[in-house]
Amino acid sequence: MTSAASWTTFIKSIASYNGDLSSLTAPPFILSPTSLVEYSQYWSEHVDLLLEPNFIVDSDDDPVELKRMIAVTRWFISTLKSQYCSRNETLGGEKKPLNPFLGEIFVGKWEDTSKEQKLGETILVSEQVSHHPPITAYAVENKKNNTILEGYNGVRASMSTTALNVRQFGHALLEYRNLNETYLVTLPPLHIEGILAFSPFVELEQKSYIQSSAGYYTVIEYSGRGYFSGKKNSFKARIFKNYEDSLKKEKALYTISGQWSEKSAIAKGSSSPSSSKGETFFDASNYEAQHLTVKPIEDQHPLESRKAWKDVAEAIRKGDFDLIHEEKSKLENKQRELRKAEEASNAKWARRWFDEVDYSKDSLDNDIFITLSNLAHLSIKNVASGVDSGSSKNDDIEGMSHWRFVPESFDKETEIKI
Ligand code: CLR
Repeated sequence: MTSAASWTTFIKSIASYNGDLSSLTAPPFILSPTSLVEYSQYWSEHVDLLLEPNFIVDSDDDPVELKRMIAVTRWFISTLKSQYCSRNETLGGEKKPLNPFLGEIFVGKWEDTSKEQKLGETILVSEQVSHHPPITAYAVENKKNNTILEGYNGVRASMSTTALNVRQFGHALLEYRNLNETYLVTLPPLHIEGILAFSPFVELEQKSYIQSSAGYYTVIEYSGRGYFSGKKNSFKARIFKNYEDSLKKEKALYTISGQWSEKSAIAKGSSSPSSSKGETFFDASNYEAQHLTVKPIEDQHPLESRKAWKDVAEAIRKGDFDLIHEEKSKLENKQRELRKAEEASNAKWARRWFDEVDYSKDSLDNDIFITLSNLAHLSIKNVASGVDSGSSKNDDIEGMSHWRFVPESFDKETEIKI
C-alpha cells in the first residue's frame, strides 16, 4: 500500500468511528512509539513553576493567596505546550499513541542539579488503572517541598466532518501541604484538526478552570486560528476572587492573554493586556521544557511501558506494518489470557498505587475534591471535566468513579525503582 492509499483507509475508518480510539486502524506513519501512560510527564516539565507557590513571600500589595493563584495559573499555562504540541516538535505532527494495557506503568524523576537544592527531587508515577475505558492515573511528588500533584484522565472522542472532537474526563489536584492549600484543575476539550491535510494537530477549545481552596478562581478560555485573536493556541485567563465574582467579567482581578505555545501577558483588572502595556506572563519559546529521567530499559520491570512495548516501538520506527501488527498481537493476546485467568479464578487485577473512589457510594467527609468542586460549581459526577453542576450535561451517572493516589502504597513499593 502506498501511504496515500492507507491514509484513505484511515480516513474511512475514522468516518465509521464508534468512539473507541483503540479501534482506529491507523497507517504506520501516524503511529507514535510512545504509550499514553507516558503523557502524565507533561504535567511537570517546568518543575520550578510547579513548586513556585512554596517560595512566594507575603508583601503589602496583593494577598499572598492571590499571588499563589497567579503562580499556579502560570504553571498550568506552561504545561500546555508539552501536553499538546510536543509530538509536533519531536515527531513532526500529532500521532496516535500506543493504547496502554491494564497495569502498565511509567515512572521517572526530575533531579535538581542546582547548588542550592531549593527544589530537591521530584518523581512521577503513572499507572494505567483501566483499559475499557482507558484511564491513566498519575502522581508527581516532591517530598522536599511537601507538594503533590495527582490526577487521572481518560478521553471520549467523536468524529465530525473535518475534525476529531475529544472530551477529557478526570481532573488534577495540586496540594501544597506546607501552605495548607489545594487547587483543583479541570481539563479542556480539544479537537484534532488537519487530518484531511495529512498533518494532524491539537487545538484546545471552550474553557477550563482552576479552583483554589483559598477561594480564588481562574477561568481559562481557549480559541484557535480565526477566532478572537486569529492566532493558533490562543487563550484568555481571568482570575477572580471567587466563583460568584466570575459571573461578571468586569470583576476580574487580573486578565492574562496571548498564546499558550508562545507568549502571553498579564494586567490588573478585566481588560486584556495589550502586548505593549501588559507585563510578560509566560514565554514558552524562552522556557525550555525539562524532561524527566527514566532508567534504562534493561533495568525496567516487565510492566514498565518502554520495556513492555519495546518490540512494537521498534517495528513502528521501522515503519513495518506487518511487524507492528505481529508484535502488537503478541502483547494483546497475553493481556487477553491474563483477563481470562482472572475471570476463571474470580480475581481482579490489583491497582498498584491508586484507589477507585465512588462518590455515589463511599461516604467521604471533608473530601477536598468535593469541597473544591462545590466552590467552583463543578459536577462531581462521572461527566466530562469542567461540567457545571447545574448543567444539563450533568446527567451521565454511570457510577461516579474517580481515582486517587495512595502514597502509602507507593512508599511500600519494592519492585519498581524510580
Ligand atoms: C492525554 C492526556 C494528556 C493530554 C493529551 C494530549 C493529546 C491527546 C491525548 C491527551 C489523548 C489521545 C489523543 C491525544 C491527541 C491525539 C490522540 C486525543 C488528552 C488521539 C487518540 C489520536 C487520534 C489519531 C490522530 C492523529 C488522527 O494529559
